[in-house]
Amino acid sequence: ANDTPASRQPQTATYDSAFLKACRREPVPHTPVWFMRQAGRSLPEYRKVREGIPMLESCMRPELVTEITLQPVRRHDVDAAIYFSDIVVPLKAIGIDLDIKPGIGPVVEQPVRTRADLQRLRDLTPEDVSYVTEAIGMLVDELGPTPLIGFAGAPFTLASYLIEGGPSRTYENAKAMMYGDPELWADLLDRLGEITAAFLKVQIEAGASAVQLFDSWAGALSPADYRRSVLPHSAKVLQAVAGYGVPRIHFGVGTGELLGLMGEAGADVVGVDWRVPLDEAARRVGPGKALQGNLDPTTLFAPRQAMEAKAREVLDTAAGLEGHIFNLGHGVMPNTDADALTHLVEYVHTQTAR
Ligand code: 1CP
Repeated sequence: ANDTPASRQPQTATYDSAFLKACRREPVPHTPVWFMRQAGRSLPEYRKVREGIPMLESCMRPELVTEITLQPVRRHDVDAAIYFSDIVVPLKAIGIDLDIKPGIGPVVEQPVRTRADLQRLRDLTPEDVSYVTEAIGMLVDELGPTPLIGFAGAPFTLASYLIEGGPSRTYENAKAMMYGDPELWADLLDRLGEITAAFLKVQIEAGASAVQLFDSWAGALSPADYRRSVLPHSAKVLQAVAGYGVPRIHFGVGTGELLGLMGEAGADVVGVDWRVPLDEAARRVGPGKALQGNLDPTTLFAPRQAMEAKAREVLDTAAGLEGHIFNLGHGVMPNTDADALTHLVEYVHTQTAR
């Protein structure tokens, strides 16, 4: 294994990027910008190369992954690329029978509900995802000074898909297990945490400069439930990759009441959705962490001036922070006008040029 990843070495190409500087809370030439789901349906060039290729299959083709990952970097001049994949890819890679259905999302053929079902979650080895290593190798060469962000789903969010069998708004089956069989729940999240940590390690060792742990649906939990039943498992994942020295970003939606706990879980950067202003988020997260966020993704549908005013608000609430990475509060919505995204990057760069 390569124990000297790119981002840890001051002499390497990405080290002095605005994005990694902001993650390390160092002074930056401008506020760095990238967008969750920046690759995807908002780009005509994406729709073109994806034509006729199912989502999961496209995640397993290194050349296609490389092209799709680079598209938003070329078009928008964002400060970081995010590896094109999905949070369920490592589960597919260990043999879970699931698919990503257009217009729905991940659907699991046989939901995980019993102790016997745990047996289906075997260890993830680098060989299971050799296409990831291959694609990241190509991407790092192509990206040069632009950092590549790797990512994975956090144990709770992955568990929610496995237990529910697909997207859910209520998480009733997942919560039923969490309350009703805390031992099975803990064993399941432990297992998922090991798979997630292994998947992040593959990406870092292949050359990713940072990683983001997506606990997208953690906002469905009360602080007490999050602290008791979820935080320890996410903390273990973050700890497992701490030794590489690459920044670790921790993100969820609707997590206003959890921000302090998400900071406690140990990431270097906490992602914030649009519901909590960044200055207030900083108070909740506490010192020593950079923040990422948090423009409401729907503002991209508003006229330019209105969008700029909302972006300005985000920059103003972030003005006193040490370490701000501009992003949306959640992913780019599929019908977003690509030109609005390009314009937003340029706006943030010019407004914050130092
Ligand atoms: O380039 C990039 O920005 C990477 C793209 C990316 C990411 C970061 C995809 C591609 N998926 C993800 C992660 C992901 N997948 C998350 C965490 C991020 C978030 O909160 O948005 C989640 C929750 C998923 C699960 C998922 N996959 C959903 C959500 C379903 C639900 O519960 O509401 C959906 C719709 C997918 C499918 C998917 N993933 C990615 C794309 C481009 C698509 C659309 C499918 C397609 O194009 O055919």
